[in-house]
Amino acid sequence: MSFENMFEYTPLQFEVVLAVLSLTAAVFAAALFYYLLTARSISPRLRITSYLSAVVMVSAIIELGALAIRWNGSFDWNGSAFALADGELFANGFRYMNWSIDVPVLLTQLLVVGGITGAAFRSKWIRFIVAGLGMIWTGYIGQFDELEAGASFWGWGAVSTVFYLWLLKVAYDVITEAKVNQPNVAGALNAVWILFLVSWTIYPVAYLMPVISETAGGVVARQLIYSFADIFSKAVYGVMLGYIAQKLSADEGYEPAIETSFWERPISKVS
Ligand code: RET
Repeated sequence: MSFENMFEYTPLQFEVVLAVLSLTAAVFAAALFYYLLTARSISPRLRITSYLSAVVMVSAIIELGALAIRWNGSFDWNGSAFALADGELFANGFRYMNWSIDVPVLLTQLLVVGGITGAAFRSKWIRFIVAGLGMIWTGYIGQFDELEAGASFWGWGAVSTVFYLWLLKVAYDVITEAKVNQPNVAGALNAVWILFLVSWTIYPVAYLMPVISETAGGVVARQLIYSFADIFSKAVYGVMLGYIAQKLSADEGYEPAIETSFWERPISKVS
């Protein structure tokens, strides 16, 4: 059982969680439009990154929407606080299932925008999928024990962390190779690495939240932490990869990319 079900919440705490869950779904809906509307300014070779971002958004909107509805339905006002409603349970398990879709897609995008091709693409892709799904599913098993925080919680958490460290190593190698192949976007690739490292590493902190603060405030903090991580690891990441893809497209001479590079000074025509 998730530790969310252990507490009673003040109206403020209840509202903040609901607001943050729906805000996150709304951010994803807005980002979905952005990716689809800007896709045509990216060359056909790289455009799949916009469509993959859109796929992540659709799955995350459904997940966050379902989670917001579930939060709303799980607790009832009992006259003094929001308490667990009869026969209801809140669970974060939805999130893990959603990651099973989003994590492989986000990692595939990194290979595309990193310019990794051929046999290297295949071998890195397989590593990413095995490490990513291994990390999520072992973590999923561990989180069922978060109330006890016993051997299963720590053991599976540790196994998951090993998969995560492997995943980080592959991601670092991909970005290093991408910078060598595409030096004109090296700065932006560095920024993607920092964003990746910080936003992904927030998830294990959320996993540990029942141990860090076993209180109603801890529950609210965990949902805030998840939402922050979600917005940066999915939506902001997608915007950054789109930016890199457009810059690469412009450098390749793709006209729609050059025409829409509003952040570059226009080349003045010499008469
Ligand atoms: C778990 C279990 C505890 C140990 C570790 C974890 C890592 C989770 C990560 C999740 C990333 C999710 C993303 C989702 C985007 O949709 C599973 C919490 C290390 C890194 C990026």
